[in-house]
Amino acid sequence: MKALLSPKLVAALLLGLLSGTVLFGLVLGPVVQGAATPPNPYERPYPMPHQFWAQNDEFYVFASGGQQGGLYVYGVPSMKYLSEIPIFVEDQAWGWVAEDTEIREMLTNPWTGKLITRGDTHHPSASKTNGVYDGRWVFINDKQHARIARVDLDTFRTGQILWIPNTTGGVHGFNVGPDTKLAVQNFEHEQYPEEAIRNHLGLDIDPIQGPYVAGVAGIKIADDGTMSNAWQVWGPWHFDMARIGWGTSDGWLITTAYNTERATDPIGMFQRDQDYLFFWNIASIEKAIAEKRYVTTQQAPDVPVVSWKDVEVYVTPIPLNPHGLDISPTGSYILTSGKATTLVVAVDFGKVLQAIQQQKVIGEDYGVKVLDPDAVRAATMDLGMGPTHIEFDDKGYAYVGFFVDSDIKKVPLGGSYQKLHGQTPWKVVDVLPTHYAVGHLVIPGGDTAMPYGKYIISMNKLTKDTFLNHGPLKTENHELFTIGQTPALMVDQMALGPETHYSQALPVSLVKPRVLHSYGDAASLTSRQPSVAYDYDAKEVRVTMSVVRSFFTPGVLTVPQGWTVKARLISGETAMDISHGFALDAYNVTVSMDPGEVRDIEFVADKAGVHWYYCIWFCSELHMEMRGRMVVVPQGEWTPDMETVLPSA
Ligand code: CUK
Ligand code: CUA
Ligand code: CA
Repeated sequence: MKALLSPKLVAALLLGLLSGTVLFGLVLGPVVQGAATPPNPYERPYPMPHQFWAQNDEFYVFASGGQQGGLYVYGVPSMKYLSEIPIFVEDQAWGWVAEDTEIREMLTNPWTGKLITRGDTHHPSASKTNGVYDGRWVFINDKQHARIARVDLDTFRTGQILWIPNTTGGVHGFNVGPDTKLAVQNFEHEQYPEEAIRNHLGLDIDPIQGPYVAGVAGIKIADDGTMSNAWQVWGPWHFDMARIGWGTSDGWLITTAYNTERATDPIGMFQRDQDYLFFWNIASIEKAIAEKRYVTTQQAPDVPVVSWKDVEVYVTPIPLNPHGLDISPTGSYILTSGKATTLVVAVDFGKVLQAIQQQKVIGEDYGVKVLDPDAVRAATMDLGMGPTHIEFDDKGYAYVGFFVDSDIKKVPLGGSYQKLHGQTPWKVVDVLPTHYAVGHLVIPGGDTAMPYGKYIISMNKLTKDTFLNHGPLKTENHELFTIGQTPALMVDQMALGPETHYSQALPVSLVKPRVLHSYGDAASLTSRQPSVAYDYDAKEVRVTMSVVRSFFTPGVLTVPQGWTVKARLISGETAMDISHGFALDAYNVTVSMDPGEVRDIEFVADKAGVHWYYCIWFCSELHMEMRGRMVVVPQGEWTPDMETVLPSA
């Protein structure tokens, strides 16, 4: 642990405590900014007026949850937690449970039929138009089960989950292209694929000893956001990060590999002192498919699998075991960090194109041309211990996170960016101390053609003693800096549950106008009348239940024991913020309906007796009374005259 608090920040903290003033608003600004004391935008009124943050927050942050399996949402600059978006993991608090048949289908592996309710989200990637966020969707990968989800920003809920074939999982790098037509995700974990792929690659693969193979999956995104598996490219290597280029790098897929050794153990993965940055020409992948140079598998007969030998791909050496892979706003510089080194490399994509044209090649690996690093690099920077990820602002600077140094270093970019900042490129101009180890960083728009700048958030690992102790499992830490000036100021921090990898920060002005208060209008909801039907052949009770303050209709439901209950729950609410639930005594059923929402659920009524269903949200002063009975009549005691009869309207 090196940089905990800068001396200035310590001074500011002490002053703030002694004078009892609002810490960041009144004290920190003047101390750091010098004699002039401009009004500080981070000064917070007290007491807080209603809607202060609703009116003042500028960005929504969508932070991956890692093993939480979905996304966290909070506001910036308030750093106020807003919500969670469950995706790959069930979460009844947010109404995301597999008793809901639609959710169950999304969470079910289409090839095995197994319900999978675990996941590990890493890299959210927002939809873009012309390389700039458009506020429609956030896509994200599940590293564990090779799935991609689309989150719809009108509901802040998952709208689609696409399963990736031919893999056991371990998909890590994920990125949506500049026009939301193509997304890519790569296999970090080495694979032993179906025979068709093994034969097509022609590499020796031993199922126990390895070395194994891997690649990249291309996902097509339709205009309405529907994702489908488009292609896969397989080869000897397995990849860490993946990005789709734009601007100077338009049409190229860029990946890193830290295990170019193709080892199966950690020591083996460190044998080379250089690993590779890969450049794939996307058009060459499409060409190989058009020319029928591909195979398909039994599992996925519609998904062409292309060999690396049949596409245009190049590599260039980069410092060992890279992690960060980020593209500057014009698409010209590719920055990558050797996480087990002190080195950060800036590759100039214009020079890459030149080197390809002029064949500035220093060798071949598995038939792939190795571009001369001296010919393609703009800079090799020795910046500090354990560089991780990189983001870009609107003023021509890159920000590099350091896991070991526990800080962020601000570096001016070269080339056309120099006219923005007027500084000597590739030299550190500011160091932002963080509390513990930096993983990813996020600047609003910092991974697009148009960064909004203004803020950077450091998503720290190992936050140790930052917060009140709460046991051996410590929460994570997000820290907010303003970067409109040098030095940057840390203005706030927050604890957030495990475990963010990357985030996307989208302007409120882009997202908020889309966000719904209700799923449906009153007219369409009241047209759906409650009903109960008994199917003695299928042994099914089919119910349409209306759910509105403060009644379930039907309020009593009789079911023969052992029958399946298929219920459509319709919230008749259109008022803002009135959600209801349906939880059933002694059954593993808890669903939630937001205003106007329709939920289909299905379960077997195998336990006889009187089981109350009740609402789980405190929805009105009659919330406790908002309940009804499911009477499960023991087998052999049921007679048809026990059927539920709805009162006529
Ligand atoms: S990875 Cu976790 S901090 Cu999955 Cu982008 Cu680097
Ligand atoms: Cu509805 Cu409580
Ligand atoms: Ca390596």
